Amino acid sequence: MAVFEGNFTQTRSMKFAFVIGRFNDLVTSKLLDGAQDCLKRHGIDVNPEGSQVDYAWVPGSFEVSMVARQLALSGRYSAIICLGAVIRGNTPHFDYVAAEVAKGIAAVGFQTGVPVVFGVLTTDSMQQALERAGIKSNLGWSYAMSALEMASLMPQVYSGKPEGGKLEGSTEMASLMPQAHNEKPKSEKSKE
Ligand code: INI
Repeated sequence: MAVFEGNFTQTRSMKFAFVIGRFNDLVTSKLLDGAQDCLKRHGIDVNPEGSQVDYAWVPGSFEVSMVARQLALSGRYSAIICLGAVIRGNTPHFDYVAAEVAKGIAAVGFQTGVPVVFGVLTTDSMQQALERAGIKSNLGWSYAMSALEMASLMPQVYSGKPEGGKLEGSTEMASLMPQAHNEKPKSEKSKE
């Protein structure tokens, strides 16, 4: 049997998309700074004019998953990083926005097979949000690390070939799984 594990070293061919909520952009732009810093220090060209990272700005966290889904379906990206800040003090509908964005982002990952990182802060106050977006630490960095790890892990899982060694034993499940991020599982194709 085998161990599938992402690494942070072979980033040359990776492509990422950010989807960022403008609402509370004091916070989300800091999260973006932290995430870009992490990607840059792992060898990725974060320039929007370059070939590795695209950026999509949306009005608020509620709209993040809709755009993330389209980007994931394009099949162009190794992972999508969703950034937002939902702050309880700002809105009576905190719970709705927070729940929808969490559900939506999880659904995009499940539906498309493309890793989608949940980088949406949900806090009680602006102070707490800012502490997590740079004053104490910057969670944007951690979100980018998750994206790098998943971008390295998922191709191994889809191909059944762990980077560290050869997969032994049955590979029966491999025939059921999508071979590429934007391809349907073979079991579904046969029903069409
Ligand atoms: N969007 C956020 O990203 N964070 C919030 O705290 C927030 N508040 O407080 O309402 C918020 N609202 C906007 C929402 O995401 C949508 O953009 C809006 O409802 C239009 O659909």
